[in-house]
Amino acid sequence: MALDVGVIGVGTIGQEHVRRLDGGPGGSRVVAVADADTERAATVAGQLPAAKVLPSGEELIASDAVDAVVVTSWGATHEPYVLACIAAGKPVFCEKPLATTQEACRRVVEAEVAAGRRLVQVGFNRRYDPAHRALKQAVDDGAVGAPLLVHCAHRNASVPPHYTRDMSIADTAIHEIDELRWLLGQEVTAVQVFTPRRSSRGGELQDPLLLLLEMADGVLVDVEVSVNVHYGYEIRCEVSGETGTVELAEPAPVRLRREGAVAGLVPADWRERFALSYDVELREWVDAVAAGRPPQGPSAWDGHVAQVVSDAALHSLHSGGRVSVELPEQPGPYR
Ligand code: ISE
Repeated sequence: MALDVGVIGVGTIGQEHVRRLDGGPGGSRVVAVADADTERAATVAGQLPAAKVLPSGEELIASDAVDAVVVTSWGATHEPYVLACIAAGKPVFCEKPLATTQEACRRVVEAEVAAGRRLVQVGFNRRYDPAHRALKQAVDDGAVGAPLLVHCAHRNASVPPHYTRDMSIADTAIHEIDELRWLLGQEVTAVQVFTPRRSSRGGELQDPLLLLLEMADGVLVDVEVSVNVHYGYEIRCEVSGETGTVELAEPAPVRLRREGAVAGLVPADWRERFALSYDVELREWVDAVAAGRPPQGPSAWDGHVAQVVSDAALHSLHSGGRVSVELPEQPGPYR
């Protein structure tokens, strides 16, 4: 069955998703777009065979032409749009973060529980990356024995001028926060953020940051967040276990040897590094929703927990020290 999708917010990530959803292999098409920048909405819709521009996200959600909604607008607008989708009984794929405060995430969880069925999926795309899936498979298969330590690095070539110190956690490290819960099957119990010597390439920005996460079973995780490395986009993760180590391999498809040196291409940005993950993520979402099944990907609860951990990390960044993570009880439908 075809799925008619409406997309709210058609900036960079919105356009990436539109490209995959319109005429995608799962039989989806984009029938409506809305964006605070109406000119941008018109440009995007003009490139699609069946899309109309609607004046607001609310009207898009209410439109009978729209079966399911993708929310890729600015983070602070996610909560009202996702709540409106739940009220309208429409499946919604919301980019991370689910909402910008844990209270807002909680309201989304409560609305979904009250609706009595899963309608929300959150865009934690790493769970769909083939390399991350292979890493999880190795850990789950016991290839390195019990995990003891995990070392991660999240490096961006550069960030836009509006990027702030808090975004290093709430917008960037939030990917590792979700990834580690998923990879290790454990919750984060405490977090501490360290501020090393500042890179001169980041201007006034506190860059890099180092996060130390404590998992419920005692595994310790360090995460480097560096957002001005200039050489490209790099995601690293190594699990050190009782009997061995397993790590993400280099994403470069070839390795070049010449003039006494070995080289492999580093992806330029997240679009290049995670292209396959977005393909799989949206394909699986469309397949489930078009068949009338609940989405199987990261849930509103996952979005909520990631936000609680992110808030604890922000607290550590602002006030220093180790901050315990207190999670509310997980509602039955998400267990
Ligand atoms: C961006 O929003 C992402 O999701 C990227 O994966 C991340 O690397 C980047 O730092 C964020 O700003």
